Amino acid sequence: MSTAHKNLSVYNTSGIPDISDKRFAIIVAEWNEEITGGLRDGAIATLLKHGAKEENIIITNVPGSFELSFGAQVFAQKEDIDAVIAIGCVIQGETKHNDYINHAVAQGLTNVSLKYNKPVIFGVLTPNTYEQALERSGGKHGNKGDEAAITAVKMLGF
Ligand code: RBF
Repeated sequence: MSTAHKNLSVYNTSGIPDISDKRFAIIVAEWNEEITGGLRDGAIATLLKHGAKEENIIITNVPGSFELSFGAQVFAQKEDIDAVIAIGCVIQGETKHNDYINHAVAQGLTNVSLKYNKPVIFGVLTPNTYEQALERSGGKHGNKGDEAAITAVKMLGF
């Protein structure tokens, strides 16, 4: 299925491990906060749906997506955190910075994940328009927050 038509909230439910004792950190960028709030809420709902306990989900904000890597590192290094979900939205039409930010965050999160040997999930929307962001944060294309959360869950069973 092409990305343009994928519903981000529809996923394969095989291979989902028991996460009832797992602890998650969700780092949320404040830029485009109407969008990132929807992504965050989707991620929380998906974790709870699959058995995570509310007290085991820690939510923290950072100013923008560029700061997600540092935020992720602060939590990934904690022994009692099992997985980190980084949430942001960089709208391409609005800034030439988008390429720099997206590449930096993708690389930064990858580095943190490999350094601490824990799932660190790229829950960053990179749409061309605000409309597309709305469609993917709880709109007609589902919610990338759901997709990020189920990715974290599945990687814990890896
Ligand atoms: N952060 C985001 O999360 N999404 C954006 O779309 C976004 N656009 C930006 C555009 C410009 C021109 C600048 C300067 C920053 C932008 N940021 C954005 C913020 C960035 O991630 C970071 O917080 C700041 O650059 C830190 O000063």
